[in-house]
Amino acid sequence: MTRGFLGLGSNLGDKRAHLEAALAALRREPSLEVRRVAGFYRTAPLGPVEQDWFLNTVAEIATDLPPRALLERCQAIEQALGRVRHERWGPRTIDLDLLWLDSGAVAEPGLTLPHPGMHQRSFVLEPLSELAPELQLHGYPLGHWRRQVESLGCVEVT
Ligand code: A4P
Ligand code: MG
Repeated sequence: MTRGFLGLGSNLGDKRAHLEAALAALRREPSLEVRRVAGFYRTAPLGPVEQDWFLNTVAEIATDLPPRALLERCQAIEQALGRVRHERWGPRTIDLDLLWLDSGAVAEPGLTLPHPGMHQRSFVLEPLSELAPELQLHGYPLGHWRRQVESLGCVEVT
């Protein structure tokens, strides 16, 4: 089993219910274990589109699935929970990103690991550092990246 981390985010409707539903769906996946879940963080929206605040968290998983199959399972869960792709960066009921797998980096069309940009996003770094403070991104520990980003818009709510 390979350890991995998934990023969850929602900024439409009952955000907490959407995160809980995505976690429940992940727990029902046969070849995947949800080991731990970080707190839920209320976060300022990042990106060019004007939109509501997000609720974000990170889940630690263990899986035998290869990276591509894991991404497909995450996308199937997004679809099942009613995510409609309107615009890139835009509002979503649930966004499920593959952040990290201990098995190593991936650079393929449609799949990049570690997730590009995760080291610059406090809505990933804060919950992730609850679960894996020892993780190194691009040669530096999470603490290094946390000091570089603005975390004022990222508040734990649980
Ligand atoms: N893709 C490549 N690598 C990965 C990976 N490691 N995990 C490809 C997941 N997907 C990966 O993603 C677009 C394509 O990225 C996929 O088809 C997949 O093949 P998407 O989820 O369909 O589209 P998106 O989420 O709208 O775009 P993108 O670029 O993934 O945006 P992000 O990075 O997910 O950012 N602000 C706050 N506070 N909290 C948030 O959670 N999220 C976003 C979306 C913007 N602002 C936010 C938040
Ligand atoms: Mg995404």
